[in-house]
Amino acid sequence: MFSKFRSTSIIKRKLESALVNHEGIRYLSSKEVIDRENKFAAHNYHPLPVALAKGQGVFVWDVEGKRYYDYLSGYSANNYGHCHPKIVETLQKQAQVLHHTSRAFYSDVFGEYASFVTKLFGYDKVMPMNTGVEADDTACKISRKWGYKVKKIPKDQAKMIFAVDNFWGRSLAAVSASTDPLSFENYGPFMPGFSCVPYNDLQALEKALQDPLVCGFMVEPIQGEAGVVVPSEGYLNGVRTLCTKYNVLWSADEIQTGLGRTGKRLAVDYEDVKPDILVLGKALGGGVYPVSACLANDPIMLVVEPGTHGSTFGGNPLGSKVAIAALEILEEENLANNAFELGEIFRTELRKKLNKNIVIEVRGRGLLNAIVINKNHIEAWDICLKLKENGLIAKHTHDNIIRFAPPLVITKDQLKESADIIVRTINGIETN
Ligand code: IF1
Repeated sequence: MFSKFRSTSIIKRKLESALVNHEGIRYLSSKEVIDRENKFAAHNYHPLPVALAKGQGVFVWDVEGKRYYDYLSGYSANNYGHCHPKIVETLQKQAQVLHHTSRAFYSDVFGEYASFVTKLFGYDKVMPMNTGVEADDTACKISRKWGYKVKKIPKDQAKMIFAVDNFWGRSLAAVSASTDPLSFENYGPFMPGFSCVPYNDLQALEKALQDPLVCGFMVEPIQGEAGVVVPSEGYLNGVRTLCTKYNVLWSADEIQTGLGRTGKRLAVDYEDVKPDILVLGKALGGGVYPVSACLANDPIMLVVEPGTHGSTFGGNPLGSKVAIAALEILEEENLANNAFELGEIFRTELRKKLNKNIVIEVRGRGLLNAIVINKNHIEAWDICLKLKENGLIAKHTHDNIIRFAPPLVITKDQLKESADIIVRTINGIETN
């Protein structure tokens, strides 16, 4: 009897010591981290059961010290990987000089950023916001105001068109545009003047744009949350042509697809077209700070007069400095090209090696990819659990699609090793 208790207490002490760091501070176990978050945080997510404590480059570690490839990149906010030295150094430095002023005053850094980002993307002006949904909402507001002041649409009758299966955030305006009940159910009444046309359907779009009350069309060049849906070649060109023809502002939501993610600086660059309003977010803040933006030329941007739009933190010096660093890294490290080349390798490997009874499609551009799972065999969630066991964390979107979006700084060797983990995990699933 005594020996049984003795061994139990030894195991307990060993476990205790394993969870105490060099300063004698006791780490929580994954279970304790998960239980605490479930107790004190809103249940608006169903996270993968992994408790992260550290990140570096393409890797993250859980509280027990297990390493994982990060194949979500913080929903594509971490395009530059975890703790990129230039981002961290910029954040630390500016935080000790001037971090927030509001735009009630001018600041040396915001102007530097505004000049940098407008020149890089070729627009006259930038409207700085913080989160993606704020920037997309701003694009809708600018489109409506332009509609009234320039297109002379009668007061309060302007219409915005979106694509079916769009996703641009969680605000009441954003969910008013959504066609996904999970996003909009029980949040009505909804924003008037919002409607949708099928994605990748130029005929349907032209029909909608013929309505003279339409002021704007906002669309993702590749639909992210919908499951990495890549439109046909020529779709973006068609959008550009039709919006010009019917005098409608085209807003491209590049919050997820922009900044190198799809293998080009912007996803619209695949067809060399230029939206009237370019919307950026996520990785614009380097994964360390919420920075988003709308870019447009003066005839559009200047419809917004002083005091008619704004944001407390929009354009703050800290976010601006980090955004400059993020854009410099994108260019200096040639990350769009890295994403293009490694994306080709990734999709080729998976299409060649994955069990086609389980994975019915591999799709994407650059390092924004997804696999479509045959639900008769297994749920995407269960594959994500198995991937986690094998050292790679990813997240499903809908119950049969897994998005794979590693940081753009991933090397070819790391990509091949992580592709092997994906192939080994999925091909190891019984399909009797
Ligand atoms: C969640 C994923 C979803 C976006 C596009 C605007 C926003 C997003 C194209 C809003 C945000 C995030 C939100 C997050 C999950 C994630 C996401 F595709 F990136 F994985 F939902 F589709 N336009 N996407 O993708 O930006 O206000 O969040 O900064 O809400 O669950 P935000």
